[in-house]
Parts: sequence; C-alpha cells; structure tokens
Amino acid sequence: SNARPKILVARRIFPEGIERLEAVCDVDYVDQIEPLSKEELARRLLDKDGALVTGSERVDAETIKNASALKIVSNIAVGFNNFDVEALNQRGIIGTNTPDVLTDTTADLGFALLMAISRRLSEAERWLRDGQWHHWEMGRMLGVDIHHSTLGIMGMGRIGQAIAKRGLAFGMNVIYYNRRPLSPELEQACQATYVDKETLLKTADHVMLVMPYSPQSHHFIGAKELSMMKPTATLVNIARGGIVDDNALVEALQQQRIFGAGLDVYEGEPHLHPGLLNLPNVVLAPHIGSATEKTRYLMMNLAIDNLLAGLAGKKPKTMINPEIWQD
Ligand code: 8YV
Repeated sequence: SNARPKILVARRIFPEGIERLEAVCDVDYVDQIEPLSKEELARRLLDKDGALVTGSERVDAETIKNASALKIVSNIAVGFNNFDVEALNQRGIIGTNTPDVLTDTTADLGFALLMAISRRLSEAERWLRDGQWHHWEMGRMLGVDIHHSTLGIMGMGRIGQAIAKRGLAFGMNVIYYNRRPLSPELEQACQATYVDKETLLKTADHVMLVMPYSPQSHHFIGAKELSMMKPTATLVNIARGGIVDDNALVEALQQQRIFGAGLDVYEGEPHLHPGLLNLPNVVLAPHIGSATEKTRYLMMNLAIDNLLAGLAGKKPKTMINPEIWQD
C-alpha cells in the first residue's frame, strides 16, 4: 500500500491548514512562531517528501543537501528570495509561492502607508496621545498632497499594477520603472508611463517600491538615489528589506532630505535600524502587507494546494521553477 507522504510544516499556521494536511500526510509540525535554525531545518527535512515554509526559512543547497526524498517546497509568500532556485533546480525539486491571492491586500497597505506618511498620521497621533492638543494652529502637522501628484512605482508586477490603479482613482499621474516596460495593453489598463530610474526618482512626489529582492536589487535605493528625490517626496517600501540601504535612509530622514518614509520591510528584520525608531517622519509597520484574515487563509490554502499537487505528481498551480516540470 502507498505510504502517506511525510511533510514538514516549518512554522505555526492556522489549525484548518494542519487539519487539511493531517488528513492525507504524516505531518512533522513545528507549532511555534520562532523560525527553525538552518541546521534544525536541514535535519527535519532529512526524511521528508515535502515542506511548507514561510518567507523567513532559507531553503538552499545546504538545507536540502541530504533530503534525498524531497520533491517540493511550498512557500507561504509571493516573494521567494529565501529560496535558492538554482539549488532546487539541480535536484529537480519543485518550489512554489503564493502570487495573486495577496495582490490587492498588499497594494492596499502600500496605499495606507503612502497616505499615512503624507499626512503624518502616526506622528499626529503620538502628539495627540501625548496630550499636546490645546489649540487649532494654522501651521500644525502640515503634510503633502496625494491627489493629483505624481506617483512613481518601482517594480511593475501584479502588485505594482494594482497600486497604479489606486493612484489613478486619486487623480495621480502614474510613472513606473521596471526591468522592462509593460505590454501596451497592460500599460493602457493602468495608464502608467514607463520612465528610467533616474527620471522616476527626480519627478515622483511619492516613490513606491514593489520589486522582488535579488542580488541585482540589493540597495537599489541608497544615498545617491535618495539625493535625487524631491525634498517633499515620500518613499514607501512594501517589497523587501535590503532593497533600501537603511543606513542611507535614516541619514536622509534625519537631515530631512526627503519628506518621510512608510516602511513595512527592513534590512535584517525583525531587527530595525535603531535610528528609524527615533525618527518622527516615518510610519513603521511590522511586515503586515498581506495580513488580512481573508488573504492569509487564501495564501495558506494555495500553499497547501501546491504542496499536495506536487506530492501527487501533479503540476502545482503557482510554481516558481516551471522550467523543471516535465509532463
Ligand atoms: C509573507 C510576503 O507573509 O508574500 C510575501 O512575499 O512578504 C508576505 O506576504 C511573508 O513573507 C511571510 O511568509
């Protein structure tokens, strides 16, 4: 008789997910919110056919080296910079992610951060809670406008395009930079104009980062780029830490060389550059871009669908390395 597949669930997920998996697999469940160490992850993978991981487990040549039965690793995240795809490909191991289901939710948070930093919401609330509101004042908490300004989107994938559409509704002029321009049809759908990186930085009133992290996008925004931005411009990062050089960003914010930054992701998160915590002109979120109840369930269930498909020898819906698939 066919043995049930052995799988690892490397982090706590919703109980419904574990129930789905336990119905058909032998589950090694790491029911905790702390990520496994690299060694422990490698050890637990030794006898597994498949694994469900999150964006903070690093899956590379070393972690999968002795996992001789491993067929598939399913990431509960759209970003897969935690995977060494080349190492997976060499072993013929399937990798999957969770695109589409989180696009609008993440675009919403990008817009929330853009609006919050532009209108100084966090700073204003801290001031109010601090008991400082005694009089109306003409010059208090002056922000910068969002409507009818120029929105510059770096990285025009699914989430970038969803942000562009939100920008349109605010009457914004939308420009974007991407590795390559969108097709005329897609450009038409979000009324966005392709520009080079420098033009975007110099002309945007609001810069939104939505590109994948890779060695090529490491410190894509550093001191030089920040110095090209308008002093009234805002910067939002809902992509990945490491795309922004946080040292350079803290310095630019301390010297008020840009208006402010709205951040959901950080270099070395969950540890933040200590300078960020002391700045008034930032809005800081703890990597919650995809965090709505509906979307997190959709992500979990898509990741489980992918895992179960791969284990059953079927092509998973959202493979990150379809090039290794043979019918
Ligand atoms: C994940 C994310 O929740 O999808 C992504 O790429 O950044 C988030 O939606 C996070 O990576 C944990 O897996």
